Amino acid sequence: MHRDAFIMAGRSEDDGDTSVLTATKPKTKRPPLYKVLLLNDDFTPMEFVVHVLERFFGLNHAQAFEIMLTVHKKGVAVVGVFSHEIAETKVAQVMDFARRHQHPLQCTMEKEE
Ligand code: TYC
Repeated sequence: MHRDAFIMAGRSEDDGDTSVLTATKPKTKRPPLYKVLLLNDDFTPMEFVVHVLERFFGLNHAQAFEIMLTVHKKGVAVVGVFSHEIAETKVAQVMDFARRHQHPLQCTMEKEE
């Protein structure tokens, strides 16, 4: 990691040196990651949510069922963490699939930290 940036300004003992040295960190920032969240509602069938989690998030049945239950009980859960573009695609896929099946299931994304 390149977290070492420092600035040195001249003239420590007044020797007349007015030089200024700077070292800047190479800015290779990793792109931010985004949490994809699934929200609870009172109408979407549990089996539909499990299917969504298997289909769009590559979870096996047990993992999908567990996350669905977490959302059902707590109201929301993170179902995955992705780049901005992948997260946007997942959200769009889930929202479109839910709409086509006339379920009010909501999926959103949120920047990590
Ligand atoms: N609460 C829904 C029910 O009782 C199930 C459900 C779980 C809905 C997760 C949405 O993201 C969800 N049928």
